[in-house]
Amino acid sequence: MSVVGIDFGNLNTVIAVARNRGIDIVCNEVSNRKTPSQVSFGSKQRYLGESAKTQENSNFKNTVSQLKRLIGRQFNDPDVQQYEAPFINAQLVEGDRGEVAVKVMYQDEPRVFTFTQLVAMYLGKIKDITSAELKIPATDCVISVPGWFTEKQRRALLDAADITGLNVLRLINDTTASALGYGITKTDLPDPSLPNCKPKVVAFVDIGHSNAQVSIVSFIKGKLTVKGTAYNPNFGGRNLDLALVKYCAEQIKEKYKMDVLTNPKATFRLRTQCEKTKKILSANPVTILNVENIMNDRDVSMTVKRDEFEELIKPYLDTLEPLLKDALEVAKVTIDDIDSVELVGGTTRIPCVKKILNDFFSGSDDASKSKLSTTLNQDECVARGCAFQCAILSPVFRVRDFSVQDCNDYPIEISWDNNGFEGPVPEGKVEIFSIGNNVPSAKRCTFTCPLANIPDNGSASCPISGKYVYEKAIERGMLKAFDPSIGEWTINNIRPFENKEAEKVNVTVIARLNPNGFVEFTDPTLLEEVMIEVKEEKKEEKKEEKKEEKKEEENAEKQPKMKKVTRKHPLTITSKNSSLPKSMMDSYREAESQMAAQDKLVIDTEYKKNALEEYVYDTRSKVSYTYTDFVDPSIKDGFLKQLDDMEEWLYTDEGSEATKSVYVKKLDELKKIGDPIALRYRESTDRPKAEQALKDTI
Ligand code: ATP
Ligand code: K
Ligand code: MG
Repeated sequence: MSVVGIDFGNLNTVIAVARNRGIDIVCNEVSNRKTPSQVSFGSKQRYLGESAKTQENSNFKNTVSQLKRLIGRQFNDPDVQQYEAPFINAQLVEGDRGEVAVKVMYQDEPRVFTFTQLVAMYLGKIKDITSAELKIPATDCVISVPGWFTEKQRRALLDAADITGLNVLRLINDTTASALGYGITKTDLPDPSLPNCKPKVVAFVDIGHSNAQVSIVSFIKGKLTVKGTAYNPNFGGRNLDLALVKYCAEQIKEKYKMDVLTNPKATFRLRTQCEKTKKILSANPVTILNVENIMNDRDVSMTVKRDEFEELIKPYLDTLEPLLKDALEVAKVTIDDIDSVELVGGTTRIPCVKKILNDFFSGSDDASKSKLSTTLNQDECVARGCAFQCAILSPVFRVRDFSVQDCNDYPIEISWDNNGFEGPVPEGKVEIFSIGNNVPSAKRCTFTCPLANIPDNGSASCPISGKYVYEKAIERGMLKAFDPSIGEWTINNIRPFENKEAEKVNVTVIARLNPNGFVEFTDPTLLEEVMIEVKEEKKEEKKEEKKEEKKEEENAEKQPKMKKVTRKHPLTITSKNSSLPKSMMDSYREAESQMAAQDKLVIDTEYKKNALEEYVYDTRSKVSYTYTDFVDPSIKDGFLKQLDDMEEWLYTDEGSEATKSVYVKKLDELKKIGDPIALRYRESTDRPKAEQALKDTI
């Protein structure tokens, strides 16, 4: 069984595995510790991860990035058009269910793939990389998501993982994963069994490629509690790259009299260079930005200063302080309560970002008061935290237990059919989980159904629906156009089971916010009050019951003694959420396995072709030199010609595009002649060696 943590980043994905020695980061096929989160489509095969990135420039329109941003989103969501489209080279289209999808050329035909499918393809690659490292199939894993992901986005990611055969034991919020990795390895956390234990409070600030996340976490020995969070889902490195692109495009317009922004490929080339320039400016006050052959066969070049860059990104920098304040407010702590600040994600490497964070938390610009800490590896701590969480949940792995209490980011409201039922409150709806509510958590809800609303000899059902309180979420700077609905549930078969004369029945149900952040309703129960006859019992017991039953006794003196009890009858609940229906999942699974088989066939074919090519070169030189005394002279020239012909054939259209079985057949034909020659040679060199060895032993 595998213990795997996956930080599915918008730019790069990091994989960590737990082993008995500890947590290791997994390197991919080109020995990188992170893998580009991209997929690309070719005329024969797909390219996933590193190979997709290699394709990006040459196969521009068929290479898809921003996978994490677009999974679980709708095509006509205004946010998608405004914030995501500028980063996508491929054509965005609307999928069958209204979801955002791409249209690409794959195997020389136009094909539409949803982002659930694209993420499934990509996670399949991540699974393969991990399996190659573990030497067993990777299945069980924990994947991180931004805290601001809605249930719909989370479920879409689970669907994608499921399509590719990954078993996600849990989704964990990015900053919570970092906090877990931080806490579980610390040996000096405050011990709650000692007097005056004051929890250690740490701020985690993760600014990556596409978003900024802040989380205030308190630690005691064996436990972390997320006290409060705040997010800016539209402030990440990619936004800063874009700001620089616009600036450089202006310069190019002036200096070179051409508008690169009218040309998507030129814009893409400029964006790639801007990202590099941005990184260089983190270590240097000034640099030169070059783009070769940007458009119209022209190269461009310009000087960019760090000061200028900082000025450009000021609108983003200005959002940081309110964000930090929001997190502190939700957490109900002050700056003074923060013991240390952990920086995560590539964008916190930018000096002015660091300075803003430092000044905010130290309450001054006195460097000696800095709370910024570098305990964590800012690129790998999320994946490591995921692997720890997976290890905690895995039955096969022993790890120090560490309890994680997360916190709810969006207010969640449930409503019910108030015509037939009286719910916990008369209004017909209630905010059941507020911002800052613990995750996981559970609350009991009671619904009352008057018997008058239940048809004779029939039963009633109670529909409940759940949604995010949209306005409040927006107020906190959440994504502006997410679909607020979460799910619908129906409690069925509500009817009196025994007491047909009752005026009403009560139904209870447990509303849960589960560790994945999903809303669930469990344990639906009908509570029914029934009168039961009290049998003649021993005097003492009778005495105790006397008080309760007094009233009833008065009313019915001559009748048998009765008492009121509550009986519980389990009910059933049906639910509808945003996970894909089974039929859809089956067809996605089937399509994925066909595409994966095709990719494998392409790779195998390439392998067989290489084997044939290698055999031709190797055998030809041997037949001319090493094997020359062992080749029957009557076939020598014929065989050499056959090898030459084969080489030539490999360069023809037919030979370079043949099927796997053709390459196998051709190699077999050559080996039929070549193998006996090689065998004769081996025997002749092995025999004297063996004779010598025999002599030596005598
Ligand atoms: P996300 O968390 O948004 O899904 P991610 O996890 O893939 O994205 P990271 O790997 O944390 O993102 O960060 C990548 C971003 O950090 C990129 O925009 C990259 O340009 C930026 N970055 C990396 N190093 C530096 C640096 N030295 N200076 C400035 N920016 C940097
Ligand atoms: K990452
Ligand atoms: Mg990240």
